[in-house]
Amino acid sequence: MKIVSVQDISCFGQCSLTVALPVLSAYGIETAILPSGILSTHTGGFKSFTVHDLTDEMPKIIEKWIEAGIKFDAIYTGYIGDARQFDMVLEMKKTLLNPGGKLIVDPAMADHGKMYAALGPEIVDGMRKIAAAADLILPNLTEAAFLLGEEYKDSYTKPEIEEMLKKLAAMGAECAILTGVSYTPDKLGAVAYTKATGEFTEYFAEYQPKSYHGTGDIFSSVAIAGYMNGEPLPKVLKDSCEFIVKCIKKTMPDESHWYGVKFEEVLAEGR
Ligand code: PXL
Repeated sequence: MKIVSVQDISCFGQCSLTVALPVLSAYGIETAILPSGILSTHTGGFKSFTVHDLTDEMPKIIEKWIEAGIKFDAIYTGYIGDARQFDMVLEMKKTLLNPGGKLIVDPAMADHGKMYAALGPEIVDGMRKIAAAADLILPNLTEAAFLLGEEYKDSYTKPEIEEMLKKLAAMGAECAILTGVSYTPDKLGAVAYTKATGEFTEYFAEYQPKSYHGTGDIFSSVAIAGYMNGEPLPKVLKDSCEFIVKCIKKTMPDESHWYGVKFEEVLAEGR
């Protein structure tokens, strides 16, 4: 099993490629990376940050992979900071996937009702384009609202969530997994919709009073590992939600660790 992940390297901050690579590896998946840019840190909460865009380098790397006959079982995209990269992802789907290979899109661009600091509306348009070509998408509630061109709300009812999932899947993907869903104050989790069967799958874990950057990326990495390893959806959702709960519990006692979660300790304990 080989996956290539397209997202940024935030050199410090425990998100995007610095979590996708170790998590997928720990689940036994060979993981290649196509960095979309290099940042000093993630863009959520540090006073300032540097960005070195890699848009010009990406087609050169892709071309060498094509020359070498390298193929993948899945392309997993996350944070993308430059809109020119979306067409490259669509091209990669044609040139770099094995037969039956999957395009998996985590439209990592927003949270808590807001776009991430460095991203503009052209990123929403681009995420819509690759989400339409994807087999599986994993938005959080804010990203889902933005993909659908809807206003983000602080709370959603079960019928609203299910309607949202149907609309997300209607954009193109066979399966949509919506994260950050909560129907009662003590539970937070994820709900999936499978288009072929019309089935909803949900899992809710114990609500944690703190939220951290990078947990969406870790959730997606664990879920994608399970999905690609052929696990049934109820197990995929349970494993990824419970993984995040463990990460948050490890991190909360350390007030100085505000920028991400201590996922390494959870991996080291054998998940
Ligand atoms: O975790 C998502 C993410 C990825 N990459 C960068 C980010 C963020 C969230 O803020 O800033 C650069």
